[in-house]
Amino acid sequence: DDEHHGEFDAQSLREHEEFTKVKNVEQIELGRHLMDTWYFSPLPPEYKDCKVLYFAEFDLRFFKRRDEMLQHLRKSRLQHPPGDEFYRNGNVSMFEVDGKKERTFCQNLCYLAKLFLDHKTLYYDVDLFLFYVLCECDSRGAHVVGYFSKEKCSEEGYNLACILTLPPYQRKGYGKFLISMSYELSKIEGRVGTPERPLSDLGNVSYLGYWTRQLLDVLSDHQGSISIKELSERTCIRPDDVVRTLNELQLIQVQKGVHVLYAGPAIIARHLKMAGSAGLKVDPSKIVWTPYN
Ligand code: 1VU
Repeated sequence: DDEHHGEFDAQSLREHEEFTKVKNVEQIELGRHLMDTWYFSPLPPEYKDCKVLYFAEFDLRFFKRRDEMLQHLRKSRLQHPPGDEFYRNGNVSMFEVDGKKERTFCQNLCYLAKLFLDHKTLYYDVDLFLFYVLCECDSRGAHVVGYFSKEKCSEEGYNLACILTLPPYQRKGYGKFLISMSYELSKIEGRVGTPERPLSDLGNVSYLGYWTRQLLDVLSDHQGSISIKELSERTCIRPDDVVRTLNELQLIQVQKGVHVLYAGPAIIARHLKMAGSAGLKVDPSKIVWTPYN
């Protein structure tokens, strides 16, 4: 059986290499940022093997030459991504973009995202997805910071398919903001959710950080006993993710096949002190959104 397993791993490794070996674009320019890329992206052949790919802000069309991109920008006069702005707080906005209505924008976003995502399961059939695009706004427009995608109807109960913060904006709390927004949308839908697997290392750190803080916040406000189910209902975090997080925090034990939570106020307070940053906060009162149907 071990041998079989070894064989499988070798095969998936080959597939993985097939998809990731040739990084075809070295850098991209988007707005005022020049970014080094991380991975291969299956761009149309004519764009492969160019040193810098120039993305037009707002509609994300891409060009091999900077002057072409600038000419396009001048003509298009856009100041924000397509779709509906469903959140605004200070200089932060979020837009919901329907993959079917804005196919080109969403495909371009996927091409761009793949340059920083090591997944081979990034879907280019964008029709089935909604894209939630996070922007920082100034007088020149709404500049893309990151996004997450979400299946319009997920049989598996996923509330997020892919998440990305563009490198110049990473480690500022935007990733946690996007994760938090995905759960706020689940709360409006009235059902628990979970991200699609696999998670990247950075995705894993960010999710574990988000789940930890959410659960500790509920626990620190709560008196008396609380069940996994109730923790899940309050946060919309799926029960197995709740169990996994509490396990990582060593707050849970299995006794006679039942999960038992051990967490006095002092222990919770200590964990809260050690927990990572809360990230940029979502203000749920500023979300204007109805579920897809
Ligand atoms: O909770 P803490 O405060 O302790 O941790 C923060 C932050 O410190 C940590 N973190 C890092 N740790 C080590 N090395 C790093 N380079 C690093 N970057 C971040 O992660 C916690 C969250 O930080 P954040 O809220 O500032 O999040 P970011 O805006 O940096 O965004 C996190 C993601 C995962 C979105 C970002 O790293 C990214 O876009 N990575 C590339 C794409 C990717 O891997 N996406 C997830 C793939 S899995 C998937 O899509 C299926 C759901």
